[in-house]
Amino acid sequence: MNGRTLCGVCAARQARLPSGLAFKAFPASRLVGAVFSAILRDSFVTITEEIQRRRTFAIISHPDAGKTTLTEKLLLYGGAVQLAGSVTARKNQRATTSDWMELEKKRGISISSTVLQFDYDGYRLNLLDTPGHKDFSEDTYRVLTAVDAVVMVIDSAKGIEPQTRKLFEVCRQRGVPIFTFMNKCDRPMKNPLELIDELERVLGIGAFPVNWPIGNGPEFQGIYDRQTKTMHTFERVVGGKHRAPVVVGGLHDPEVRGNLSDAEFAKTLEELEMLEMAGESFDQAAVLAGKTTPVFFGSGVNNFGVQLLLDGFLKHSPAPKSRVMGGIEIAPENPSFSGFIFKIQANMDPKHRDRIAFIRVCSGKFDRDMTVHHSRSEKKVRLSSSHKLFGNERETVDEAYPGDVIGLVGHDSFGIGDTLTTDPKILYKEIPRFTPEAFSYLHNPNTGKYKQFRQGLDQLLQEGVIQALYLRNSSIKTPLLAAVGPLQFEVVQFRLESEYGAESRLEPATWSVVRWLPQDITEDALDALSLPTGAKLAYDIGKNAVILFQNEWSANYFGETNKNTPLSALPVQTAKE
Ligand SMILES: Nc1nc2c(ncn2[C@@H]2O[C@H](COP(=O)(O)OP(=O)(O)OP(=O)(O)O)[C@@H](O)[C@H]2O)c(=O)[nH]1
Ligand SMILES: [Mg+2]
Repeated sequence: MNGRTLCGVCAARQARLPSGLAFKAFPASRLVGAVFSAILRDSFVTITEEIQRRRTFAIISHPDAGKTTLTEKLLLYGGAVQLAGSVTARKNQRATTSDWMELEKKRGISISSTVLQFDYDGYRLNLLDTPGHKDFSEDTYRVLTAVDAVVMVIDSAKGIEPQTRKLFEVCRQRGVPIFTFMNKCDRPMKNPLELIDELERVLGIGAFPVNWPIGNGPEFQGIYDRQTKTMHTFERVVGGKHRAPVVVGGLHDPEVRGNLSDAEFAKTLEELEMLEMAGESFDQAAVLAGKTTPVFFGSGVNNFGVQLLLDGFLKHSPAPKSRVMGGIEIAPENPSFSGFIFKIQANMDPKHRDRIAFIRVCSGKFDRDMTVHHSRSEKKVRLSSSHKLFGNERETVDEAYPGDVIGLVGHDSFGIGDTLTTDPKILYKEIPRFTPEAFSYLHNPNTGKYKQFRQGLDQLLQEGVIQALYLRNSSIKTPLLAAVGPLQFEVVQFRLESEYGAESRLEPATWSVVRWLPQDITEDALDALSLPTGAKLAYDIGKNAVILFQNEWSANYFGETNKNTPLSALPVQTAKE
């Protein structure tokens, strides 16, 4: 290769050659060579085109801002569902596609992220609805590793709430482009100029209003699109199941002005003038760099502004791009297939009690039945059961391209964070870990159902719903669960009962802090440690030693008096990555 970089086609050719052979040495006749390169060029063109039409994004925010509602409306406007369901579905009403889990329907909150793949306007969208509650943030943060952009939903009456701020920080660190949807404009909202100012002041990001609300609260009736200079006035439809009828026209068009009072109209004009006077223009490069967020207004529940958001997002959001791992750049066009598992979910379909590993394809092409290298086991595995996902529905998929999220069934050895690839040199280390802050024993009150209890718990642990710790030198056989937040315990108990028919009883443990010990610490060194009152040694699922402390003070005290035994809030290996 003479140290030169190969173009995509040549790289593809090179990669297909038996190892050790350079491209130039391929002993083909000219004709065969020409045909061969035409085929490769076509497949390279295909993969490039397929990558360019992928949009993989998550919807994020503080709880209750309206992510699931907006997701459902994006599906409605994207033509993926005919009738939008509701998060607060009552009898005779459809529930939303993304909150499909029993407990989600019961509680009206999202507990687990959901993948929805659908086609719209020539694009293939991989949309991920995430839970807002902080107890489930581990799931949300994992999703953020798998997407190329996010839509940040803000409740316009409340502005930026704490969980949105945290999620925003993660996106900023990862350089993920952020699109903002100011939702719930049908309720008395903050002044839109104030909301824009808040984005810039609180989050420190540039904000460019792509459109603007017309009217506020009960008077809210439309959106002005600053890019096309058109006004869109909507009609409310009961339950928001169908698309909202809309009239589009110029700002001064009386037909479009609808029922807007003169005062409200004058206020809108004034605000628009102020925006124009600010003189900012849309800066695509700043959006892609995550430095500016395009802002859209609307009301998910009433379908106002959803189409404008969908079209605006698709126009300005990025296709999958290269990922850098250990200093090596892996382009999506790289001929080697690669991807990583960011989520595992069991029992999505009551008819098939199985377990799906969600993989984000990062490079190359996925073909059903292909054989890949599995990073954890360092073995070759054949991927025969692959699915495209739509909430809890699935359909066999034969091929997939970078950006796609697909579900793989039938591989019990797959775990969160694993890389699957045809090039074993590629290894993704994307998955963040969280420090548990809540600890409880989980008892099995019904010994006759021990098998169900154990099997269910093992599956949920493998899914990463919760972590488990094992006390050192202890006769207690009851599992000690460790969670980021207590709602995770509730999910475990509910799912054990509904999916495995196993009852359980929770007993809070006295610890509130866990710290990891150095990975190479010996058993003798563990014996020699002098622990503060109430502290206890344990192991995590990867057999790393930890200390459970009763409180932060006790952990700090141990740290100060044992400088030779450094503690870390996460397993050392992960903390370094
Ligand atoms: N008035 C009004 N209510 C809305 C709107 N969008 C959503 N809601 C309501 O807000 C509540 C929360 O909506 P969800 O879509 O479940 O919110 P979420 O962000 O997915 O919540 P989590 O996933 O639990 O964090 C529901 O009662 C919705 O009906 C809107 O545009 N206007
Ligand atoms: Mg939700």
